[in-house]
Amino acid sequence: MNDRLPAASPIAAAYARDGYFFPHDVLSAAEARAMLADLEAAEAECAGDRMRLSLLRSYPSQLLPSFAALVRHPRMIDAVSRIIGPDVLVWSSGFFIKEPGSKSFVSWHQDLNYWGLDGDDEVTAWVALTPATLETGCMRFVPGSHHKKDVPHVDSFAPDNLLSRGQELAVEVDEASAVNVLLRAGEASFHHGHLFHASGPNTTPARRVGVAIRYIAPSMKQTSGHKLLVSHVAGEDRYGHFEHMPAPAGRMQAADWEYARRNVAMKKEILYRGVKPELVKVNRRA
Ligand SMILES: O=C(O)CCC(=O)C(=O)O
Repeated sequence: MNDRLPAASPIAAAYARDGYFFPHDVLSAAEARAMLADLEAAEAECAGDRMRLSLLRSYPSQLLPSFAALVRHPRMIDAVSRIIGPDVLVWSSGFFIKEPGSKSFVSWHQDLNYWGLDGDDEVTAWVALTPATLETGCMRFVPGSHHKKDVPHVDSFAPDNLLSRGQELAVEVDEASAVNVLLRAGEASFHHGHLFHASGPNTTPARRVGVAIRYIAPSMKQTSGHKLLVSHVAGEDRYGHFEHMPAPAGRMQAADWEYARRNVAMKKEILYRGVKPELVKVNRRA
């Protein structure tokens, strides 16, 4: 936890104790619908171009002004600053999409395990663009599990697992104590990078769409020495451990595709270290 936090914040207190906080109101239902429509229009424009579709789903805040505004939304920055302090970078933002009736799931894992960052001044904000329910495959959190810090994982590369390596915790998870992260469209949850979490399949006829925004303090750095591309969204960066990308000047601009391409190439080196090339999939998440 950061020592420059506003005092007596209920968000910071719940987060320190449980490793998460939700629900946090960010968008109205109409705003969430408009963002989903913007994503779906962009997906339609990229249909047939697998690489662009993958980059769009991995870098919406660099390619779509509506998502650039979401990562900078005052209600997001207010909550995030209470957790990691006033200086904030976006390390990544990407969708977790479960198509209607899809078997896609996310195994029990911790986020920070494969990201190659040297600390834990990080928080994920997961914003629901459609309702997150047990039936659509909402996330599940094990309260307090972030206190265990780094726990070993094994890689399964299971085909329906949305994670990059199908990684899963190599220790027993007390699933009975897990809470369901139920969110209406427009609400966000916040979770710690060491929190045990997972999610099940989408058994409904509707899409489940959420965007996971990974916020970090600028003091963090990649242990590999890579200078990843980030968005600087609040306060100051007194460290220079990352290269800053300017906010997008328009929708899916050539320069922003290039930023996304450069960053994904570096991230693959980090996330897939030691993995055979045939196991590297384009559409997986960290
Ligand atoms: O969207 C999901 O189901 C899982 C998301 C997740 O694991 C994460 O944001 O860290």
